[in-house]
Amino acid sequence: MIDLVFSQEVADARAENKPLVALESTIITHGMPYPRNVETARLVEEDIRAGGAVPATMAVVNGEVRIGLCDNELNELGQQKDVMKLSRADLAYCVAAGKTGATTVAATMMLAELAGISVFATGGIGGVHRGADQSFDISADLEELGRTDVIVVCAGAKAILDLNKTFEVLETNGVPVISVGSDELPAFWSRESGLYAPLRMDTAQEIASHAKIRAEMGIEGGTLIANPVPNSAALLANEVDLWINSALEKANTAGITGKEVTPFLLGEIVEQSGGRSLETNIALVRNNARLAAEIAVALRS
Ligand code: PSU
Ligand code: MN
Repeated sequence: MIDLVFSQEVADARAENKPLVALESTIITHGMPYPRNVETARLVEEDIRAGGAVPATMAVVNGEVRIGLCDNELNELGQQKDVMKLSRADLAYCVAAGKTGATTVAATMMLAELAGISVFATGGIGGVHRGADQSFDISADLEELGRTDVIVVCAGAKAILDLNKTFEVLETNGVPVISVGSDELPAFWSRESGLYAPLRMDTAQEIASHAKIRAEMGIEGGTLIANPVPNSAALLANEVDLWINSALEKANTAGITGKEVTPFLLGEIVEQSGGRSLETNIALVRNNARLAAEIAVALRS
């Protein structure tokens, strides 16, 4: 098997059989500007520790598969240029070439499964892009959720996407999509999407017992937990839509395609919102980290 390099904290947690929560690194390298990205990565790790679990931020560093990064490494990764954005298609390439790459939701799920970590907190998953009927741009996150056994806690799919189509694909892939404390699916920066949640649960305990029953039934694949951004940080969908539309127009004019689309749109929206979308993004990731820690703890009882 490939060598996994554990941080000291994660190695200790494994030895003591403590609950672990996986974290992605693309949000650090491609999702937020420095230095807020590194600050956020630290806060999110703290939130998980405060919840009684141990954070494991995933990345590939000079070809090494890293399960957990120490503070220095987080700080370095957050400032490094030319970091690859890794998904299922290029995870092994990055290792083979000895390069450095940040893991998206898809690649983080893969590494979490390899490391035996069953809960993962992120901001928002990738999905079916608007105009996908022309571009065929559908995130590999959706396929991964269909096949890899990890509970992914997010604040919904990013509203830059075609949310309807995104949730249709998840249903096709057999992914349980569970809204937390709401009958509506959240839409990342805002609590409302206009879409009914396929499933609803209100506590970490319920989510943990659902996971146990799935395991007992031999059902494989991921589970998506859609945790609405806290009210205090939520933006109104109408307002966000204005920024999204103008970001999409700009991306079109600039001919942005492929892996660059999501980082470009997120960056544009931060600018257009005068930084408000970034504050919301930080608040929702932290909120997801807290819930993920609770689920990881609940899975032990
Ligand atoms: N959540 C955030 N910010 C991000 C992402 C998620 O709050 O930048 C990243 C995740 O790594 C996700 C990726 O997997 O965006 C989706 O990229 P794409 O649409 O290219 O598949
Ligand atoms: Mn894409």
